[in-house]
Amino acid sequence: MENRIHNSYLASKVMSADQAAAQILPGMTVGMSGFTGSGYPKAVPLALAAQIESAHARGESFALKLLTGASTAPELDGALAKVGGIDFRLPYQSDPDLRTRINRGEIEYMDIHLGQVAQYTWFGFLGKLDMAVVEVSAILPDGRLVPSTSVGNNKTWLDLADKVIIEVNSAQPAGLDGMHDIYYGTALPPERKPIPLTGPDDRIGEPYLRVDPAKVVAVVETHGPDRLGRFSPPDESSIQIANHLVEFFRHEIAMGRLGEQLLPLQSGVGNIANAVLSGLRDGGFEGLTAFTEVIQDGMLDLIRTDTIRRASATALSLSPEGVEEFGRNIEHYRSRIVLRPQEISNHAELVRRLGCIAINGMVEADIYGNVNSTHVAGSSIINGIGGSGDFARNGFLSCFVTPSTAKNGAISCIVPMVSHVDHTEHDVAVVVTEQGLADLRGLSPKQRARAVINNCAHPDYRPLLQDYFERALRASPGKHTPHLLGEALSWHERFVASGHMKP
Ligand code: 0RQ
Repeated sequence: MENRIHNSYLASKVMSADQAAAQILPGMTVGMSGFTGSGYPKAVPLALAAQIESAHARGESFALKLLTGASTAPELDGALAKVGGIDFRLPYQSDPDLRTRINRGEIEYMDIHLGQVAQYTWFGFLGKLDMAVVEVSAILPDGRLVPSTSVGNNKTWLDLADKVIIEVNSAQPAGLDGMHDIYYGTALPPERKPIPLTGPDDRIGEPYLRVDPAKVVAVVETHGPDRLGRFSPPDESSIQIANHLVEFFRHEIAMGRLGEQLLPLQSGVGNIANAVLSGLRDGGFEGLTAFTEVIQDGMLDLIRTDTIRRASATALSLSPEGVEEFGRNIEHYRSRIVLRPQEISNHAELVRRLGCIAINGMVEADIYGNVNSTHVAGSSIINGIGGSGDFARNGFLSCFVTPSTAKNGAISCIVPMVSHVDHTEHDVAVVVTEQGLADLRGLSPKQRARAVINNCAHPDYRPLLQDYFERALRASPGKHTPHLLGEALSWHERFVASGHMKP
């Protein structure tokens, strides 16, 4: 294992993961690193899970309030959830064990815009932060920390926690050094000043995280990769979604509303968002920029080919092949990628000022353009709103994409009324399925309904939606947003009862 700890005081704090984990006590509020499966601590959470399991076997209660950047990995969320070690969690998560326990009511989960987590903590809305557990890729002689593959909320955790545990992961590429931009100019209202970032690639801070050495109670050496899955190769439906979006962007250029280089792109998580990016490359665009939160394989590919010339994010979220490609050409990527704290990557004012084009996946949209990004049949959480709302509300254009059906056609992703609202009709400009694209800008609710039904619904469900809308219009003539209240959620009810939305 390569020595990455170049500060003698912090080197004197090196201990085993077990010894470090023993400093985390029942009931603590702990801020851990990790964002979309990258840069999470690899050893301390596993050791802690074993200690929690032993405590439970002795009949003692032991659970934490756990805060992160976004989703982590089985070694963190999964391991702690499995042993009943989490009683409260925020924000975005995607671990199957954690999700199951949240949906069983065993863990309280707060789904919150990713751009707001840091300020909520600074405001004191989440209580006192007892401990930070943060992965870094090296410690410099002056004690500053070289961040890892994600920055997330690490600056906030390190600044606010009473105590700090640092994991130094020598398997993270040494070439990450210099890729980050940590902005230390944030403040609390009314002392806030404008954030001096005017372009996605501006550097406004410093490449390293600061930590008060007196707070560091343990340093743990690790050597392990981020554990990230593979993306499904783009299927026919994602390719069609990508083609509709590319055609739409071309139309916007022709109308003079966008330039040839578009505006900074934000692309969400998931297979569809990943596939849409590949579509942009094939659409002949070049010299684009990205102001986004996560760089998945699809975006890395665009940066490799210079379709995207500069990208700002808070995390890399790459498949094993993506990690290999990143390591092979790290110098190319280092001059093109800036990783920032998520309070900056997802900052509402910056997203609005830069004019981001937001492209996010969704679970379902309703005929009026309200979007559900998070819940199945109104009740079971999938992942969380993540950063989609930071970009959807504030972006220049807010696009939501989904196949028109899910679960082999048993579910229509276009419904009379969404069963849960993450993005209201006021935050949604464009809805895209493989069937087509509905441009909702400047339309009234009834005009939107016709556009969504005609352009986005699957032909198997389109007549049912048309019938619903026409009957709603007749039942409440002249009303602004016609609905049949007793029927609006009947599609979901039917799915829950019979496994199919169709009557
Ligand atoms: O379930 O895996 O059991 O088959 O949802 O769906 O089609 O693979 O799509 O991977 O792009 O994820 C909204 C979840 C889409 C994601 C969501 C089921 C479907 C499948 C996944 P299976 P796909 P994707 C910035 C942006 C919120 C956060 C966000 C997401 C599974 O995009 O989490 O945008 N977004 N962040 O079968 C029931 C429906 C369904 C459905 C799909 N209508 N009803 N199940 N599924 N539609 C990044 C960050 O914030 C970090």
